[in-house]
Amino acid sequence: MRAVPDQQVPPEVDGATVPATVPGCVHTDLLAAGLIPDPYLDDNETALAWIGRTDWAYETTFDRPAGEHTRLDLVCAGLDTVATITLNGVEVARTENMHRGYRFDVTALLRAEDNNLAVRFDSAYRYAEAQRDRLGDRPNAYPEPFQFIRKMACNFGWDWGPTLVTAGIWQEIALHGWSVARLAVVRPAVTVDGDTGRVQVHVDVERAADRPLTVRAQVAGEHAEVTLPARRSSALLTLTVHRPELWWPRGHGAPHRHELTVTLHDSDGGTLDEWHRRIGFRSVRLDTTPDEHGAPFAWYVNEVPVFVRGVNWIPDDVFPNRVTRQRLAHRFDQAEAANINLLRVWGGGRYESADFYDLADERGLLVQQDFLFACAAYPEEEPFATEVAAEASEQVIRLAPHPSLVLWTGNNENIWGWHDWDWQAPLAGRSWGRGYYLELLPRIIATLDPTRPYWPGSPWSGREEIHPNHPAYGTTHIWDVWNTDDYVTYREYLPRFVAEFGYQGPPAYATLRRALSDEPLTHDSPGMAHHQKAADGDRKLRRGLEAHLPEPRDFDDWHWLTQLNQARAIALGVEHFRSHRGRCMGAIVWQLNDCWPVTSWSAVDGDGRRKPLWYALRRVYADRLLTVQPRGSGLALVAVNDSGQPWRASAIASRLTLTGEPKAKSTLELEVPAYSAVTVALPDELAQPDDARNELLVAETGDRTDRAWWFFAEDRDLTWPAAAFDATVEPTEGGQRVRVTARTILRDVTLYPDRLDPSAEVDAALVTLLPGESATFTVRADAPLDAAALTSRPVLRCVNDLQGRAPF
Ligand code: BMA
Repeated sequence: MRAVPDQQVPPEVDGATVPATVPGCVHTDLLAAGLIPDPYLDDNETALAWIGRTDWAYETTFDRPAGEHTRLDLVCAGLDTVATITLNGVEVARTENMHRGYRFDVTALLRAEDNNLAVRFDSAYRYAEAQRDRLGDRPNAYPEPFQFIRKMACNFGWDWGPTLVTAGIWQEIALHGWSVARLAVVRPAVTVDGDTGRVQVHVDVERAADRPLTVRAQVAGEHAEVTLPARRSSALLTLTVHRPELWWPRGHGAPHRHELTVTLHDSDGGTLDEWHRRIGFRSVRLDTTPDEHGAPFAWYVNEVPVFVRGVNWIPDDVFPNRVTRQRLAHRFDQAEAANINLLRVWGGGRYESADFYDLADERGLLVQQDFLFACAAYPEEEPFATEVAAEASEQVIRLAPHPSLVLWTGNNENIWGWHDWDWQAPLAGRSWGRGYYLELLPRIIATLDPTRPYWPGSPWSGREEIHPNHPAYGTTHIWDVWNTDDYVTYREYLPRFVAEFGYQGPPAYATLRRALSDEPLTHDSPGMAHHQKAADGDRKLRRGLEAHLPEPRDFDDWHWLTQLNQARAIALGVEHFRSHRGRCMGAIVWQLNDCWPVTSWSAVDGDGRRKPLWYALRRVYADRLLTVQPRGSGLALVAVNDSGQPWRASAIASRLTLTGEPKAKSTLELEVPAYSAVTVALPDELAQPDDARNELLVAETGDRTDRAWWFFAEDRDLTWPAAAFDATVEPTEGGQRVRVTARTILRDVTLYPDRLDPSAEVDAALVTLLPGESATFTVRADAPLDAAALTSRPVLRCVNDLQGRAPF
């Protein structure tokens, strides 16, 4: 790989031939060759902007593969992005879409030895800017031309991502030899009706010979066979399975899968090609029937109502080749352990990988895949109309076999943007994508994937006459909280389904320390500022603290309190939305993951470390949730039961002073049917404090459910006792057990062992203890950590260690 000659590149790159890793991209190759610094550290990103403005050339030589084949195809699963492919000096093709795969018949071009394959990538910037100039500019969320090229949009930078515009052979490239015929498309449509599972397998073959062929399909012990006469190239096979073991989303049953095999046979019976996927039998129904409140957005999987406890997913790394199956599996472990049941693959990234979908299928995680349009007005002129149609058809066919995929969405925020973000005047009638979202894509889904729902946008109300972000209709995004309002404003919404709501917090300390050389490290030191991409992000973080917490005195306090506030904000939103289960049927938090070390809305940071938000999600996304909610002028205890079993419990609710003196106590009988929430008003003696600044309410059921807490005033206004506790540290298998015994109340005890060792992790966080109670934290690290350091500031924090601190 090398920079195309005669460009402005650094001298060490000019003329250098760099070993290329395929799949990969130029950034990771240059980094591996020691020619550039790590783009994720400090502000190296800025100095590397030239890479995206440079043309790059890949080259290799190879011998013709052995074997007798009528056809030899060059198969490029993914080229990023503006590519010219040349074989033995002959131009084979030019491509301009990262989201498509290509197959070229190169039989006639190949010689026995020393074939030369060259792929040249023109600067994505130059292409996009030229399209923009030709078609007329269109509004978008960031000053980059990302909507004028079919390439991962966030590559051009986002409010959580760096601008590192890649080029390269980002997916497998190979020669495929075949004779007579091959399976070009296999498209199973799986339905479940009562006891009957049905797979309709649509097959297209590509032929190199005109003679009769046979297609066979089998699944769950059932077989089907079709003969394709000469010249015919499409077949439909139907397999009916009586009482198949169903695929269930996590929390509702096992995600059973069944191997579907399709084989193609020559007239003599010999096998020409085969195709295998593990499919799942499950039905998916989206109820959007208008009701007295507006219109719901309610999921039924196998006719069971599933409340979505989701997270938005962004590319897990700027450089997709780094996102291995193992890394995805780890991220999915984190999602599952946080009781998440759905991942929404956001439209500014990619159509997720085979590994991603296979892991989701295997674990029963539901997936919503956006088509790749985000936060911009997109041109519908050529070449984009053709590219989008081809890309969408290919991706729908590729992903349709996956049972985890339950919804296609047309775009991220583009219909909303057209309505509310002052796009219409600058557009002056130019195309903006409407035809994609409301005509082309639904047509493609109806043809190629008719068993799966399609929703034109996120957010979308269901009808063009109703504002796309109307909370009472369909899906909504709530961004006033974070941008302008305090987080308690979540309670003013009674949405049907929240597809995005988020709150920022910084990454783990060890992540910051790995990425930034700032000395001193402060909330606005140069590296911190560079790794905060949101408009006014630092000010919004601080503004968000003011109503709740004391003013941070130093970086350690700032880090603890902003992480805590992030967790509190989202927990409050989720508890509120879940408390309205029925009317509201889903919440998708923005965002699970990061693509580099950055302050963002994520629960897991760019180095894979869990922020306090992750622990909060695990609690508020549990199958059974007990929560105290304001109702009218009083308080109510709400018990939410997402499981298929009724939940019967006695809840003990107590009003106490902050020093633990009982003021009132009451037992409430809870009878919560499966898939529902029950609201029990709390008697005044519990709900009305004598001294709001010195009291709390706690409710618990004694089963595995976490406690529900209610404080009658904000932390900054409470008369906290200074935190006092005893702590012991004992070695345990693979780590250390930290036992904290409270002598006073301790609010939201959190350990930051990564302050001592970047490898260290802890199993619990945000634990509130009443005087006399104990909690155990298990810390795992590569080496034992110092006991005194583990149990003191800045590792062990609680809210009332800030006692006596002045409010803002
Ligand atoms: C929404 C998302 C993203 C963005 C996030 C935070 O708009 O769809 O585009 O990163 O908010 O601002």
